[in-house]
Amino acid sequence: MILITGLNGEMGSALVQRLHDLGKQNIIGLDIKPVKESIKPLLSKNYIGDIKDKSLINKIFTENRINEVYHLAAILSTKAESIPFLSHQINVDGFLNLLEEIQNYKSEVKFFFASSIAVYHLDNDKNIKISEDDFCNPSNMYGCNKLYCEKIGSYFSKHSNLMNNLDFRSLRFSGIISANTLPVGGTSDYAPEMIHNAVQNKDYTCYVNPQSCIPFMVMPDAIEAIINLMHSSKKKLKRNVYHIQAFNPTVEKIYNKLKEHFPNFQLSYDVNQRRQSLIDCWPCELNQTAAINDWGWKPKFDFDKAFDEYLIPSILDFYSNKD
Ligand code: AKB
Repeated sequence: MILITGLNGEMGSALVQRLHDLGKQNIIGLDIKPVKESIKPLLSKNYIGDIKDKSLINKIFTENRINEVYHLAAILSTKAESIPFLSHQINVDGFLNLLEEIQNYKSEVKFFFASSIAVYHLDNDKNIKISEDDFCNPSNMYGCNKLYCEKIGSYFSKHSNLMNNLDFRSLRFSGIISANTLPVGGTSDYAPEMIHNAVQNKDYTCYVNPQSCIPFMVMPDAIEAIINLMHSSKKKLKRNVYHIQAFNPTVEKIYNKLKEHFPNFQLSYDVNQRRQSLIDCWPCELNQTAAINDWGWKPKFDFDKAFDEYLIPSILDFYSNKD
């Protein structure tokens, strides 16, 4: 059986749909809120509750024979800064609750962990094209949580004789842009918010400056990346953790692109210093050699294709069907 945590989130809803389309049955979900009606029929079971609740996690692993976990439940970077202790409990203790249950299993469990480029901290030159092992010295709560979980997952899957049944795989995502959902509590949220506003003929006030730059990709590429990594032969994977991106526009570049489609769209700025400082210390460009060589990472959507062929038409469609 497949367990997805954070089922109702942007990525959870898209992933469950894709796994279902691939013919996967026996998908069970966990979320703090009741499951969205749109994804309910795709599940064989769902649990409402808290990833921090050890007894609930134990119940899920006792009642079901789980052999694949997609652990997506998390508090994102901006929100984590305002509730650091709770963020640690959800992002770290919640992760450990899952590993503890897997430890009690005899059979192998493939485990996908959604990590983040928030694990990096670059002091000055944001334009260095970094590799996975560079600059892993996070200065934000979310990044600390994610890096620790990556390390623990890799440790248990490689070096511990306590747990020889864990196959731990992880991707460090940056900003992800979806056509039909908006993220909550992230620092990269400005891009999806700006695009969704423009399509709805609303102006947008951006909380980071025009030169701000981090990597992005669209949701379908993020989902394909998870599926491809999870289906790759273990022998080919030289690492447990990979980072990936599809394009890396500045805010200004996104604005100019939106202007091509929506000439009346207006962007203003009201910079939030904490959010700006996070964006400023995250990389603008990733060296993706490891992901390309080990499991064939190749996004379908570059910057222009993402906007012209996926985001703008799909978001227009989404809001017109909503009315
Ligand atoms: C966030 O903004 O918190 C996330 C991330 C950078 O992982 N999108």
